Amino acid sequence: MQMEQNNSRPANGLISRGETPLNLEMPFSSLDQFITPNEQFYVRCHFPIPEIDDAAWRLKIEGAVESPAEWSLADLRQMANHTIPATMECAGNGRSFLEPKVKGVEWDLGAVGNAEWTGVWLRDVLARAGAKGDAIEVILEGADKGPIKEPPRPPGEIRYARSVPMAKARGDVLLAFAMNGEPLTPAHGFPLRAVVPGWFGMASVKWLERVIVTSVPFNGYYQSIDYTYWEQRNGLPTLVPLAEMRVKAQIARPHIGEIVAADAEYRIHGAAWGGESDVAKVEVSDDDGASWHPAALLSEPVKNAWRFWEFRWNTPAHSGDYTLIARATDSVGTTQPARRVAEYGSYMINHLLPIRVQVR
Ligand SMILES: Nc1nc2c(c(=O)[nH]1)N[C@H]1C(S)=C(S)[C@@H](COP(=O)(O)O)O[C@H]1N2
Ligand SMILES: [Mo]
Repeated sequence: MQMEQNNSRPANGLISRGETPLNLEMPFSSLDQFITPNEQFYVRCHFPIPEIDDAAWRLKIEGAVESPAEWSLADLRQMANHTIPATMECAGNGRSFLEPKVKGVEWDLGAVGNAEWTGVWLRDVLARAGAKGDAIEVILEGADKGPIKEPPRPPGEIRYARSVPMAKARGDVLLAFAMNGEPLTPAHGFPLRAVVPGWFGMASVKWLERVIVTSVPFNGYYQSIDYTYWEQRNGLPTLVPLAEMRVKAQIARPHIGEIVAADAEYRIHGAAWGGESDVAKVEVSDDDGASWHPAALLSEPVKNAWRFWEFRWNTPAHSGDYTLIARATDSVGTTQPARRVAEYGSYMINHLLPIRVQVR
């Protein structure tokens, strides 16, 4: 496993996982604020960051709508604005824990963050354009583009695009121009991005330029080849696009390899989140999962946002290596799987992750 300390760090304290496309992760051990500051929020890009002239930029809506339309940033700012919290986790977060190794960015625990997003409801934009009755999905397309390197791949260049089903599009999907009260930065999708609360990050399309309402299922590259997993349906493995985040608790401190004083009290702490359901319970084990102890959930639950938790650990009197694990359960009773689910491929890494520490 890669250790945080071994990677180069840009000035803002993020860990670099690649320059073009830009991929940056937060050192999760530094977690201490419910709202992740913008300069500490992870960055995940598939293509170079597009340069966008915000004066010329327009959001276009087309497809199965009564009246195709386009709006400038100023037009969107003048519509009813809303601010919502949402925790966003990359579907590949925690990939460095997978054995054997799989393809993809080697994220440790920090491809996750929690921000307050301000913008307009997608449903308000859909209502203005008049989505037709047979519409089933809404495709969100970004301005970023490039070729796909490995087969199976579409020819030429493609733009980053994902779809959401009509029910979600008419629900809580926000088209955001601000993050924690500041205009979006280029890396986070300036001038406008989607925020799909409770879903893995890949759904929250950045540099949004085109909204396409469709009456047939969308099978674009990032909807059908990438960002999918095998779900057992009717006894058959069926390829399904990734959507909702899976319930998960992560330990911020101690970090892997941390030296912890013997026979003392140590505050184990971290965050837990659960897709569209609230986190109901977090437990901690200090014996590699043999026994579990309840952690304290901190503050009040906030819809679609992570929940901080802590556990006051009376560390063992004997020096040695110990394996800590955190385990979350959501309000509908779903608990993290004990072991890796093979059907998830290189995504949805929410099985129990061991944090090995040294007690001295
Ligand atoms: N247009 C576009 N949108 C995108 C992506 C992208 O590469 N292009 N990456 C997606 C993925 S995989 C994630 S996890 C989130 C990351 O958002 P962030 O960089 O603001 O953290 O953006 C999503 N939206
Ligand atoms: Mo992602």
